[in-house]
Parts: sequence; C-alpha cells; structure tokens
Amino acid sequence: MKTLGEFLIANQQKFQDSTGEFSKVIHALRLAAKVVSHEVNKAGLVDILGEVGTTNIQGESQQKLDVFAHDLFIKALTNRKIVCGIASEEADDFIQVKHSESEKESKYIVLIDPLDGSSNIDVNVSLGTIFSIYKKKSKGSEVVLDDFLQAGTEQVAAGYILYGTSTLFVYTTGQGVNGFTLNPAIGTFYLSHPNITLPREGHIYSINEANYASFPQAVKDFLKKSKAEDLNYTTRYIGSMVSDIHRNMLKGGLFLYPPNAKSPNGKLRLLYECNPIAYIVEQAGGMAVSMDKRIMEIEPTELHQREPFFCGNSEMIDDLQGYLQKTE
Ligand code: AHM
Ligand code: MG
Repeated sequence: MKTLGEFLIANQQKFQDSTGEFSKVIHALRLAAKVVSHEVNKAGLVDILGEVGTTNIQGESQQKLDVFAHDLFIKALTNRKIVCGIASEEADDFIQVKHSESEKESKYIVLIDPLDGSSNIDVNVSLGTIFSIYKKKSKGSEVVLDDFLQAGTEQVAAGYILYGTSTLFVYTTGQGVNGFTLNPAIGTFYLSHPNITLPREGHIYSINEANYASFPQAVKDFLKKSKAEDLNYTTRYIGSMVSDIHRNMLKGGLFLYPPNAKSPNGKLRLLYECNPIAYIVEQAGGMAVSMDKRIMEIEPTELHQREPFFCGNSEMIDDLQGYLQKTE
C-alpha cells in the first residue's frame, strides 16, 4: 500500500514546474497530525483535558487540547517557513510568517481549525482538524487580510484529519479525494481510501434538531418530510463535523447546520470549516451550499465569519434546495 509520502512524490512528478513547496506543507501538517493523534489518544491519562480558562475570539472557552493543537500546527508550519501566513480558529488575527532577506518567500497560506469538535474533547468522542490551502495573491512581501479572504473556489487544496477509532488524513488538490490511515505502531499514513466517492443515494441526515424551533421554515419543512416512512432515512449526529462528514461521505447522507436563534448565521466558520469541507465533498461528487448559494462562491468579508452550511449527496441537496428556494 502506498504511503502518504510516496503518494505526494508520485503526484509532484506529474507537474513539471513543481518546486516541492506544496508537498512540504502537507508534510508539516502530517507531522503535526501524528503528534495531535498521539496526544488525543492518551488524553485521559495526562492533565490535558478541560478548559484553559481563556476564551477565543468567538467567546468560546478554550480547551487545553484546542490550544495544544493550535500551537503544534502553527509551529510545524512556521518553523520550516514553508508558508507565508496562517489563520486559525484559535487566534483572533492571522499570523505573518516572517522570512529573512536571504530566504525565498513562500507562496502558500493555510487556514486551519486545529481541533474541531470542542464539546467532544472531554468525553472520548472523535475529533478533527480541518485545513485549507491558498496561494498568496497580494503583491507586497507581507501577507494581508485580503490574502485570507479568498472565495473557496480559489483553494489549492483542502483536507481534514479525523482522530477516530483510527486516525485518517483525507485531502484533495482538485483531482479527487484520497484518505490515508495512520498505522500508529510505525507512525506512517497509508493510502487506505483511494478516490473517495459519495454513494449516489443517501439515507442519513445529520443535524442538531434541538434547535428546531428557530430553524427557517424551509428547513423545518424539509425535516418534516425527511421523516416519511417510505424514505427510510435515519439520523446520525456526532457533533464533531469531521466525523459526521466522513461518515456521510462513505455511507451517503446530508449534513445540515442551519441558522437558529443562538447562531443567526449558523455556527460554522466559512473560511476554515465550510470551505475546506465543501471542496472535499464536491470533489467526492457531492454538493455544499448555504441558504441560497454555493458555499465556495461566497466572497468572504471577515476572517471568522459564519455561514449556514448544508452538504452531502447531490440528490439530497437538490431536494433541500427545492424547499429553500420555495420559502426564502
Ligand atoms: P467548534 O469549532 O467549537 O468545535 O464547533 C464546531 C462544531 C462542529 O464540529 C459540529 O458540527 C458543531 O460544532 C456542533 O455544534 P452543536 O453542538 O451546536 O450541534
Ligand atoms: Mg471548529
């Protein structure tokens, strides 16, 4: 079975002008993922569970593992100077990666949610990392906010790491989606899920239905009809988006995070949660939309902006969009 390293080399050779810079970014993410995976697996043993006592820019209390994962990914990317800027869910502002005059400027920027699924950290349930890679578009030597506010269609690559019963590294560069499982005994990721494709039909829907009372009427109508016996739907909701999405990609299904009274724009962040997942799901043959547009075509205005998020099998999204268009 091919390793992630071998897969990267094979793909790099397909591009004549490739400098290897992109592979280095994936190598750094892979390294940090292994350390986070190790830490997540022994979380109950050491004093790393629980809250740090601080809050992030979104007012959410930060967990020790959140902060640990953030520091680790940032260090892995900055120490090697393989990117010129990073934005993270756990940092208010984007981070400049300074290069000395003798060093070649990097062309890539990374947006990352270092440890997604905060509510599951303390209870031994799957967690994830989500990342998105773009090219710097501004001309000056330093990255600026606009470099991060690019539409999802401009992504060079996107991926997630799932810390589940096994640790899986899934990513796309726009030529399909491939998944690599970590063999923890030797610390190597192997190509276990080549060319992941969503099944044509889906029967799962994943949503936090406790917020039903304040969902838009269109979503309520869709949910009502999803309970029809002849559809044979089932609900599955872990509350860690990476796990919910990964399961739905393999089994077929729809993930929904609509606006509600608590989160009028939805809860999920466009730049480092919705866009990367949208790119992966589309590459696997599915669709990802907001209330009335394709997620990846939204022009971002803020680093931490939220967006209603619906993604999964194309047929299920088409069906949902029928409802959204009728009543909004
Ligand atoms: P987080 O970034 O604070 O972990 O929040 C994102 C997570 C997603 O993984 C998940 O889909 C969602 O929040 C669950 O939210 P809720 O608890 O409102 O259902
Ligand atoms: Mg998150």
